[in-house]
Amino acid sequence: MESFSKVAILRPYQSSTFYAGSMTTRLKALSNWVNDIAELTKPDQIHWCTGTSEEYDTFVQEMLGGGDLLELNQDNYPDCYLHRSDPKDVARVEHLTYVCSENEIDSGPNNNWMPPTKAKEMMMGFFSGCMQGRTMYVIPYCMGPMGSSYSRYGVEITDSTYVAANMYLMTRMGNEALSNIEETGSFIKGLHSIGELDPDRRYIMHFPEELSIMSYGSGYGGNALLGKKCHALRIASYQAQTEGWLAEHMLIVGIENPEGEIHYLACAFPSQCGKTNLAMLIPPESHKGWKVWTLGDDIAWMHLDNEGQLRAINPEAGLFGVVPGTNRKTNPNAYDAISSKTIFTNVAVTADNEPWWEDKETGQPVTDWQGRPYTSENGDAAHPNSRFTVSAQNNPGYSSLAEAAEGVPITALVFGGRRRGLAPLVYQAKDWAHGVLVGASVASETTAAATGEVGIVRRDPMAMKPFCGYNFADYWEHWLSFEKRSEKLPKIFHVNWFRRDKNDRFLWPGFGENLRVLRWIIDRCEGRVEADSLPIGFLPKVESIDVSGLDVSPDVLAQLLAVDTKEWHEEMLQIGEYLESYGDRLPERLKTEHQTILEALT
Ligand code: SAT
Ligand code: MN
Repeated sequence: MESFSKVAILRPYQSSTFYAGSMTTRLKALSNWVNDIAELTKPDQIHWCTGTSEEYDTFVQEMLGGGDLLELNQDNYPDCYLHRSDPKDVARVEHLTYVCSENEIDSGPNNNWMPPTKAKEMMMGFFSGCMQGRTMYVIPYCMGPMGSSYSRYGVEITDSTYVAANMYLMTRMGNEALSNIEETGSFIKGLHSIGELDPDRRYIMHFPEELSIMSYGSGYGGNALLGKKCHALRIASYQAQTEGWLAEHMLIVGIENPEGEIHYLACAFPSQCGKTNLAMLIPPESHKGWKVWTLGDDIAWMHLDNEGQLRAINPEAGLFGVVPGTNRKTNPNAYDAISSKTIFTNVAVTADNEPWWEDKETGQPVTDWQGRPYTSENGDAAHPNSRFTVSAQNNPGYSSLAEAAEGVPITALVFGGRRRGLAPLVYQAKDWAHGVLVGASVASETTAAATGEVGIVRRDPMAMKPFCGYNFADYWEHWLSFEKRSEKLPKIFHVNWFRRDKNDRFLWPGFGENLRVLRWIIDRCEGRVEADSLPIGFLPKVESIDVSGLDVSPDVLAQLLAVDTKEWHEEMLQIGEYLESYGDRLPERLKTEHQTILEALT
């Protein structure tokens, strides 16, 4: 087989005839697609990303030259840079995000829908000539450990150097991914342009049946780094349904006890409920000998192995985390990880040219996230959804198994939400089908990670509301189908770190202390601890949660674990109404589960 050079190729784009004569891939489907897109978007030049660190350095230099990146204090923050986005482009745009299945019903009431032909026509109009004067980057990438049978490939075409640099940190991109794509011939097509960054010409379109994505008009993470939410969740969830696995909005964490026993948990919380903090948890002083290993902080792909064990990989290779609130106490590993080789987006800057954000607990901002002089009347210095992008390798707690092709065995699945009332600190679903209902019933108060109002309780099943690439009713059916496929499925739990007292104060200290709750979860899975059986699930006995050394009285713990039957009855009625909105497609099994619990609460 003829081999082609895979070095970065920068050359003037002239015409498709010129381009076709000098392809950089032997895979026809890929070269044809790249050609067609170049024809359409008319870039000045095309750059095939190789994924080397030298290449990353050239991206950085180019952005520094063009003002897209600002150098931060290199003595204290080596290789750290600041990107300021357009002030109107700082979060995901769920109202402009569509799942364009052939049939509307397949995308479900949980998604915006447009007929694929109409969506493509509109997008082609936007993309037409949009890369003139720009470089078109072709980014072959692998989601998951390179070469793992659980991994999947994609190619993103973008005109944003910021996106190319972020993809380098967030995915396994470049030559090796390209070789594997050429080998297997299969990849997800992601086309992206920042366009004019005009909110009126901004759409994030998914075509699950064609395994393709088109995103226009935004440079923000979840809208633009197509490997992340677009591929690894929306398209992958659809793919997973057809192939019998799960693509979930879950962190993956390993908990090691002093005896060296490690359990892996996968946990789904809506954005900004502390997923990154939990994934990077540091055991509190009181827990000598315990260790916590991070495998992933956002996305888990899970497959049943031949023995019926659910195994998880993290498709990502980096962290794209919320910066504000990160400090030595709340998340020391993240704080450490982002002190070098990090791209900050929309943070403030100190007089010493160091990055600054709310609750950093050191330094003072002089310039806000928009580059304006900062005074305390200005409100937030760093944007509440300001982000860090950093390689997962920078995290001192990164698990060596995060690179393992076979992934890690999952002991428990944990759902959670941000609820000031109602939901106890922790409870366990009675069985798998009940667990699916618990997941489907997740609700949370909204935060700044998506544009829109903050603080409203909304249903966010499995924390997948913005990310499920098909009809939720079919998705629940898919989840339920696992019941028959294995006898060794993980146990399912629900947690709420955010319950408050009547003075609106948090009842639970959270952060590292959450380990105490994870211990109860693991003990339940190992059959080491008794629980109380209530209609909503198994609740810990007050004495089973270790609060030694904590300022949590038995009375407070009782409040944390309290289940108000009347409130729960009301909640179950609302959940019922929500589920009914999925109409005929709603699985009977889920209806029965719901009915059983509702009756038990009456
Ligand atoms: O969607 S992003 O990846 O940009 C961040 C998030 O909301 O989880
Ligand atoms: Mn997320």
